[in-house]
Amino acid sequence: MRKLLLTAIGVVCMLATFAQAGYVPAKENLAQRQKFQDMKFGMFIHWGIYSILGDGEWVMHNRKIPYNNYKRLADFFNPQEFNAKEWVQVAKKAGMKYITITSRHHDGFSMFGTKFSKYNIVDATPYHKDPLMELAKECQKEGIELHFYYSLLDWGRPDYAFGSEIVDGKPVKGDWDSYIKFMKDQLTELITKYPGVKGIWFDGDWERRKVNWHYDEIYALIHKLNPAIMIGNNHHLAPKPGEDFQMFEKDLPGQNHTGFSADATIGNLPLETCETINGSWGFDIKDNNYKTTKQLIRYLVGAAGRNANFLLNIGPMPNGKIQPEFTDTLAAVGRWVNKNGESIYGTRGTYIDPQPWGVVTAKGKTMYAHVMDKPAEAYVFIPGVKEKVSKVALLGNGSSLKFKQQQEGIFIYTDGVAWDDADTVMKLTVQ
Ligand code: FHN
Repeated sequence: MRKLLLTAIGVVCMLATFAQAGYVPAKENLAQRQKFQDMKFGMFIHWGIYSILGDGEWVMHNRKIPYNNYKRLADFFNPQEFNAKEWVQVAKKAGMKYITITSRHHDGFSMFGTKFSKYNIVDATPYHKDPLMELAKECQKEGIELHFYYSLLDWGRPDYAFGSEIVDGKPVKGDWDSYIKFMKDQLTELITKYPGVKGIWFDGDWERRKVNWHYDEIYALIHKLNPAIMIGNNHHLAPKPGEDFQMFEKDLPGQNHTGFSADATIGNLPLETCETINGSWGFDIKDNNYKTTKQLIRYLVGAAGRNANFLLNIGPMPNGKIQPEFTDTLAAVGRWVNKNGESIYGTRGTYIDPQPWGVVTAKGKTMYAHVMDKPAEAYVFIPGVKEKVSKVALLGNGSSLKFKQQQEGIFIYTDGVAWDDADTVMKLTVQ
């Protein structure tokens, strides 16, 4: 009996690990991966009927609101102030190149018009419009890429049977086949109806480690519908076959401040790290824990130096507006990115490991030393630079810096450097 049970568990684990076994990314997908890595900076948006309560996207679960009571929020969700143009402009002004928005979060409410559940923004709210369609069209018009967050976890659907025991890869009280079919149907809508979608961001796997998520079928379906689509899954583990990028939550790759990333072995896919602009994903009316412009610039730079994109989250208000505390900071980040963008966009961060003073990004024959912590010595030392450097200059004002290159690396002298409080960028040109 025990042997049988172990075999059954083994099969489920294998199914989960193999995901889309034998997956070979199409050339469109490989091109998309390059583009994704070039974009570097994206806007994450958590927005749903939970925003009404101003207590984050976990409010139903945290406050133990019964599902049928929570569902009433849909009756009041009427974001008359939502304006896709404004949102896209906020992202653009911040220097962001893509947007990843929650199409359906753990509460199970679909923020898009779907045929497969009445519990959606078009059918169940007085708004009766599809903001994700408006956003998709606006993004396409403005050259901003669109990705959809999609929750695997669902707190309300009976077929998901939240809280049920898992036996043989399925919840005992649910209808797992029906739930998997539902997800496939919705994903098909998201990919085929909305113009320009280039990514699917899964979340919630961690809630059911032992279930068979049918990633083999789901990933294959997505890639069949559009081979260029980048699949990422926030399972906090090493990437599985069929995934096209790997994400980290509230940690730069290689860090584990949150506890989420303990098992997140870094694979060889494009990387992305997400973080909140204050302390919350969904709108939280009490949260004044705003990160400063300097902190966010350093997050972006730290991510780029570790070869990762930065996906910075905002939780818009229930009326559809983005609060001014966010737009102000994003605009300030944008001013810095505008001046220093060449050291971020299109670069890769694998050339030199992070240093005590900061990180290095590189593009073609140019390297950028991002000095975030002023060294105690009167120089910045970059180890392991083998290529012959012909010039070092401050990116900010173009003034040349003295340097000495020897076998073990390069010393850049900092006399007279006009330090930037967030990040002083030194541009190294290789002969
Ligand atoms: O539970 C979610 C949370 O609400 C939020 O969506 C974040 C974003 O990375 N992901 C989950 C926690 O891992």
